[in-house]
Amino acid sequence: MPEKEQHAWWKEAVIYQIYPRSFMDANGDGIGDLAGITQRIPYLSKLGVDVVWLSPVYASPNDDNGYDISDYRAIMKDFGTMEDFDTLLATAHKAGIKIVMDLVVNHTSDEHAWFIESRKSRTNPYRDYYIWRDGKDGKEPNNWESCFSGPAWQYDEATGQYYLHLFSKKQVDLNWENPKVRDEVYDLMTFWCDKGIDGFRMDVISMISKDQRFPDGPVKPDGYGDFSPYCISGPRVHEFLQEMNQRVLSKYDLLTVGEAAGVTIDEAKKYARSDGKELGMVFQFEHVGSENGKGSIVEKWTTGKPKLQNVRAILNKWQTELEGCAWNSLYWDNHDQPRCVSMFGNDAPEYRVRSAKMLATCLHMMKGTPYIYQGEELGMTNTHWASIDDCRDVEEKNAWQQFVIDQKRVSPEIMLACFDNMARDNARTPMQWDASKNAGFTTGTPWIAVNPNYTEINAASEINDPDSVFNYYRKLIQLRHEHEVIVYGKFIPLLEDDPNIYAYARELDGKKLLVACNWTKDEAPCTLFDDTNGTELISNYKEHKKGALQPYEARVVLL
Ligand code: TEU
Ligand code: CA
Repeated sequence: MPEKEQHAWWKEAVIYQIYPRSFMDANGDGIGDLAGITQRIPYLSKLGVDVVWLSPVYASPNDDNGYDISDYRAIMKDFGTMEDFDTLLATAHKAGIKIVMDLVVNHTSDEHAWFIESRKSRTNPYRDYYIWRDGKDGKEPNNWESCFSGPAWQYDEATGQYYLHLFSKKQVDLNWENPKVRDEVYDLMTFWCDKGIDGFRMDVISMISKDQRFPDGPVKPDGYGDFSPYCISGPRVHEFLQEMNQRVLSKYDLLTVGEAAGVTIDEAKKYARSDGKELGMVFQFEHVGSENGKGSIVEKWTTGKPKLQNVRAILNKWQTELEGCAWNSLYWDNHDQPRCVSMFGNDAPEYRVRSAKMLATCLHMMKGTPYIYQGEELGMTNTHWASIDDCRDVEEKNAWQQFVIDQKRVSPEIMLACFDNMARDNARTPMQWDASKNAGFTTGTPWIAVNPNYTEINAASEINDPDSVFNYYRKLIQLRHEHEVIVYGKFIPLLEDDPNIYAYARELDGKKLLVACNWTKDEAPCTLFDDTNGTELISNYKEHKKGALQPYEARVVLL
């Protein structure tokens, strides 16, 4: 018997992720900003979320929209000033909403002062802040491919060596082996904690420790090597996080979540140890990546959709295996993922609302801390990419250059179809506030085009509609706040082989919750509820049928 789950505020919270560039533009320059977020705090209060996770707001040249930081103690000019930040923090706190910051310390921008120094000479005091190596036979030090296409090493003329960048060449990997780098990171974290923030979401924290032998990786179809065996959950990652915990995290009461692409369950149990020595929880990627790479068109790019069987097997495994020993984070969407109603649900007009609510139910009744990504609560959808010129994301631009232009492995039409399906920019189109020009996001020209469906799908129309996706999310959040079984109940998978239905139960102190979701657009046989007479907590249908779930029907019953 696992011991009783330890209670914590961040286990009971619902998180709302804001991608500031696309949330709300207060000054009409077409770019979302901090003042815009402050204006919308009442909206978040209405929704009922407990915490906001802000994607990076630090100074950045925006090669990767803030995930390339040039000064950790300054605010990005596009987003405002430190004063604007302080106002946002105070306004949020006053409304009872906590603020979690994005911590991007696997890499810095190449425009960070440390790197400007580091590249000057081989003897510069900042040289070892980054990872410099000699080339091999006139080529890169090894065969690793960056996450954003092309080699993970960039030659630098000034000193005749290569530096490592697992992401774009303007995102230079820090050398965590260097204790000075770690001191700097702990200092800047302390700076933000002392300001009164409530936690950190740690960007690619699973990649900070690299195998110092820097061996070639297994060769991929495009000829480059895979760095993952040598950089994901590398040799010293847990040592580093325990040190960070002792030096900073343990001194405050924080929510911490590590972004951990490629993390296994065994590793996750170490990162998110229930003894609190490392992090509170991790983001795993298996359930959002079940289709990537499999029968795909080129590298991760595919026009395929995930299958219930795969998604369910993955999520059930995480639910049951972390039981009692680590805490899950629950998400469908974030700024790196396509819109969940388009990917996992059905964004055709006749099914969009139902399937968005079904997906929300399916996730929010699970065990773990749920994350809602801006616009998800409106059932916002993917958009259509008619041309590469409309895209803004460095990943899309680099993939286009490599696969369409340089290697000619895929036609422009097919690449764009892949973008329609899974480009990160789908999540980054402006938040749809109302039916006015530019969806009420800006009075200027938006930095990325608004999804044309904003006239139909927007917050203003949903807030007052009791049957909207927004009000459904609102209710799910309320239920989590009201019923302990939703937070701490044990997860029990049901109907694991059913071709259409995702079902499970949750149990706590004699209370039992029954959850079933039809993942298809057809009626599906289901007798789960036929002989029960519990209380229905939520459903996306008013009437039910005996022996079946209707298209995309979701039901939650408390027994
Ligand atoms: O993402 C890292 C990550 O592993 C992926 O989600 C990655 O973006 C995706 O596989 C690319 O297809 C984090 C941030 O969330 C992302 O926005 C940044 O671009 C990246 O790190 C680099 O900082
Ligand atoms: Ca602005």
